[in-house]
Amino acid sequence: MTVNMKAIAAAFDLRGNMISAEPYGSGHINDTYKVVIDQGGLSVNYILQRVNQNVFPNVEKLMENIQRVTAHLGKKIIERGGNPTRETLTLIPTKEGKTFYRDAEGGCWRAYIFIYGARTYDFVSDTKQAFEAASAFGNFQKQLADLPGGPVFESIPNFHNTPKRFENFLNSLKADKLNRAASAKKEIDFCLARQDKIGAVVKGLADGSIPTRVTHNDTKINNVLLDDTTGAGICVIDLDTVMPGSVLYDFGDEVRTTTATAAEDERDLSKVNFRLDLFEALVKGYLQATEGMLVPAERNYLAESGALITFEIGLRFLTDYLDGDIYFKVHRDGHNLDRCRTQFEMTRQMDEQLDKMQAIVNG
Ligand code: ADP
Ligand code: GN1
Ligand code: MG
Repeated sequence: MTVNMKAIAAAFDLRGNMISAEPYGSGHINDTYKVVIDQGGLSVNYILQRVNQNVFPNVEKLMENIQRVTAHLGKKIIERGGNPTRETLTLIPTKEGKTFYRDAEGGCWRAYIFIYGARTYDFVSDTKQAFEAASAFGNFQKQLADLPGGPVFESIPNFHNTPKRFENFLNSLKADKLNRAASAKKEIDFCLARQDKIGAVVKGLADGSIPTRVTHNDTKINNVLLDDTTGAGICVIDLDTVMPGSVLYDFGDEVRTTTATAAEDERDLSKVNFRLDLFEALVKGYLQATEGMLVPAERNYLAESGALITFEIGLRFLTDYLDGDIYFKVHRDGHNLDRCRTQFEMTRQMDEQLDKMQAIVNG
């Protein structure tokens, strides 16, 4: 389907004509475009994004969450003398003053100020980047502790309910709609052997021993912008999954994506390695940013949270492979299976290094 980006851009209060639009970033869910607008002779970038409504059916409530979160963060950034248009996302309203625009085909679009002089990385190469990313996500959680207006909307129920994800996997395996199970035997066996290791955080949230907080829930490394000049973690993006949850899933997802030496879809597993020095930097950045916030049950589980969520995401990739690639965007045959394999390789390596990881957390 070709998209009339000019018409979409014209729906927002962007004050100028569109010069160009191109797909942008490497997200698996939404369709993101960098759009260039002529403003008084100057070319100004914006981000336009079509929300994936299969994943987020209630766009109205989703956008309300994003507005609440960005307004709250913006206020705090101003109070500390920062730059709110660079340190949090800023929604640009439609010409009718709404947070999103519904196009003729029913597609829902939103616009953000483009954050210049910063970028995301699909994997990091040094400890400073790991420290900075962790510190940005830690800060993000801390700032949301006093979000006014009651609980945020749960945009995807049971998002990090690992046992439920396991049930979904078993159902997909049973159905094996496309006869793909035979090609993923090793990965399926890996899952089946792990069933009793996946319930701790969900159980802790249910019995109250692990606090329910406002969390990001998708803290992979390419959801934080690092400043091009200073390297500082300046802005947490991709706010669709801000929901009630556990900091452990956020920290775990940082471990999953920030300690790996290769991209999530690397085919050559010999390149996929867990780096303990990046983990150490991550722990430092995160604990410094969240000082005074974590309860012992949270702190004690930080090391294990990495393998928990790395397994969960691998399980989701495998489930989607079995289902016929209906959830995550894929760009080649077997893409979800390749992604699953890197995740399970990382899980295996984290299991091996758990004692060392725990020692780092213990300090
Ligand atoms: P998805 O949900 O599909 O992952 P994201 O919201 O993460 O989409 O956006 C995809 C990519 O676009 C990001 O990884 C980032 O590189 C870029 N991006 C998103 N928002 C901005 C912004 N406001 N300024 C600059 N780049 C952005
Ligand atoms: C998706 O939207 P994106 O690409 O940042 C997914 C995450 C997964 C991640 C795996 C809403 O994140 O849960 O961890 O892919 N987002 C959603 O890379 O399902
Ligand atoms: Mg993203």
